[in-house]
Amino acid sequence: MRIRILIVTAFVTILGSVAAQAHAFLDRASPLVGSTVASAPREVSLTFTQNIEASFSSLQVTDGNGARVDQGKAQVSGNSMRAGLKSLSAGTYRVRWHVLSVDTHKTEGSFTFTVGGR
Ligand SMILES: [Cu+2]
Repeated sequence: MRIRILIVTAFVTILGSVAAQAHAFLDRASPLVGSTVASAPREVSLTFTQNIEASFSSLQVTDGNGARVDQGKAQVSGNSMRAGLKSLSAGTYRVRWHVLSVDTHKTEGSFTFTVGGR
């Protein structure tokens, strides 16, 4: 009887961890996805639904002309990734990211944010 309980418990645990392993999707971002911010952000910070692999995860930020405005290699920590930004003037910027999550699945996406003029 005790063995049967152990087996059932192990099975439920395995099912539970499989269900929890969705891919790493963007959970939240700073600046917020699609937002207009009054002052130029100093960095972009992305948080994912799962931990990501630093070696195979990156982000790029480009201005309206397609020029890079991020300061290069993104820093990854756990489930988040950040990159510093050059000083941004008013305009719309696109953030493109691709990540490899710890479950070995690749995901990618992009969004824009706008720095408002004053
Ligand atoms: Cu996955």
